[in-house]
Amino acid sequence: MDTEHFKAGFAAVIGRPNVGKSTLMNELLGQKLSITSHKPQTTRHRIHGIFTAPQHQIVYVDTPGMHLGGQKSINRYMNRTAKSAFSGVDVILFVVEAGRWSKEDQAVADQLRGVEAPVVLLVNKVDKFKNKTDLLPYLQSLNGKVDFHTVIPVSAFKKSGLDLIQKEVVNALPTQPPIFPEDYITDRSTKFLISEIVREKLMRSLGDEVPYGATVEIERFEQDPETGRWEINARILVEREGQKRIIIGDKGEKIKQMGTEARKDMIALLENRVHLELWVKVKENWSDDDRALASLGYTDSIYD
Ligand SMILES: Nc1nc2c(ncn2[C@@H]2O[C@H](COP(=O)(O)OP(=O)(O)OP(=O)(O)O)[C@@H](O)[C@H]2O)c(=O)[nH]1
Ligand SMILES: [Mg+2]
Repeated sequence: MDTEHFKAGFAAVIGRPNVGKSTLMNELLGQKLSITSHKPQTTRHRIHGIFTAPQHQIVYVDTPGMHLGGQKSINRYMNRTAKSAFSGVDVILFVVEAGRWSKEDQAVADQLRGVEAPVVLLVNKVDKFKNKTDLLPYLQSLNGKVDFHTVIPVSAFKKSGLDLIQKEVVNALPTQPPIFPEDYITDRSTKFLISEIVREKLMRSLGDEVPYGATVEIERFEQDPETGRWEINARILVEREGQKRIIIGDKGEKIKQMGTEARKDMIALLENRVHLELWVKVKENWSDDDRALASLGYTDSIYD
């Protein structure tokens, strides 16, 4: 490692829900760390994705999508979490979706005014435009809207523009030794990643009503010292009896399918055999109860 010229620092990934922040971070890391889905408000917690190269260490900070409306405790928690990533970072990656500019994008842009770190605007999902020249009027229109340092059209799906992002980020990093040990990939615990895998399957496989009222608690996370097999019990908390029925599905089909998919991802993460049990429990109003939120890990401190 080149200790004298080593660069290290933080790059916050921010933007409204569903623009592809988590997908982009995973692609930049070359590893799936943050959960993704086609539904807005998938990411609920800040998560660091750490990329260490011989000359630099980039700590990407994935954040919940900043949104308007939704006045519950959990909405406030998510917006606060995203906003907290504006400070103490070396560069801000503001992600928007090619061809779209909503009130929520504008609200993020407004909040960014006056921040210290340089803002790199990432126009994601350019794969949706077959003809790149069709994108020009949109790119031009962004000039008046955001005070940015550079704009980079990218596609997480096509892995295009990733090198440019990396270059811009590294340029913005201070010369200093690595912040995290070289082999670290995240600041989050494996148990947290496990609970997120279950939540991803919920977000991906259910209709619109349930996911926002559901969260996941890991009750058991132990490895059998002899066989190496992981014993995992996860409890899905919902707010209403009807939601529980939907998650379980006809003859338990739905929850079984989610368990199969979650288990596959857990095996990839833990590189060992996994025995997974999923439960569903009704806990009314958890998403609008500050104390319940805190006890479920929705706290501003991540080391819980
Ligand atoms: N066409 C296209 N779709 C993309 C691209 N990147 C992400 N998506 C899709 O956009 C949707 C949202 O992706 P996420 O990565 O979960 O978005 P996010 O910004 O993290 O969303 P929140 O966590 O809810 O704030 C998913 O369906 C992705 O598959 C891309 O480059 N092109
Ligand atoms: Mg996300």
